[in-house]
Amino acid sequence: MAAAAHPLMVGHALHSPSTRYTILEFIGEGSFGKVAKCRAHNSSKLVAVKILKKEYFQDVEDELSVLKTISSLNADHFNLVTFYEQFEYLGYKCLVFELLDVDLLHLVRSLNVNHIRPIAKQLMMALQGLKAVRVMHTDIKPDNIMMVNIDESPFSVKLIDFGMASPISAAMPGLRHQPIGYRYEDVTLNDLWVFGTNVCF
Ligand code: PIT
Repeated sequence: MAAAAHPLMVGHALHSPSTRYTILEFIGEGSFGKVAKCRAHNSSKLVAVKILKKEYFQDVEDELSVLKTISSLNADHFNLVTFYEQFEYLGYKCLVFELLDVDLLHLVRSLNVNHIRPIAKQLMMALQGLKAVRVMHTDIKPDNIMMVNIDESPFSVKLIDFGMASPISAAMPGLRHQPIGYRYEDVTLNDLWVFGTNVCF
């Protein structure tokens, strides 16, 4: 089988036109594929590479168009994950991002009420940035909010995963706009879909 000829394994390298990324460990997995912690050969920088399966290639084009749109923003200022590059390698689509630390879902038990304000403020910045470029994330949840570096800057967070994001112009009543566990009751009940509250806050 062709797929078996190039397994994604720790120690293997993913080749982009500009460099190669050695897989150090797998740090995430989803229906789309995997996220690997990698070392970039040209800079020795650690990065996170999202490796997508072929079936998701159409979705990835939508995600890439959003990533391109938001790349006009200063990612650090707006608390958005920095996107470095994308490439195709042996039939996999690879998206390279800055390496972040741990997601809020894993930290939720150790956070206390004093942490809410600084985290909320940074998420407001993220929403302000997205609003400026007319993009809605539509999948904001603790899993998609990551600490930048818990030891160096304890409450610095960034928003990740634009896999569900789309231009605000594509928003339509009836589309799925929020992760189910965090969905407003009025959205669930198919009540009035209020632009500017449910979608953009
Ligand atoms: C991790 C660790 C990490 C970064 C990421 C995930 C980034 C994920 C991501 C996924 C996307 C996207 C932006 C960022 O559009 O350091 O587990 O689909």
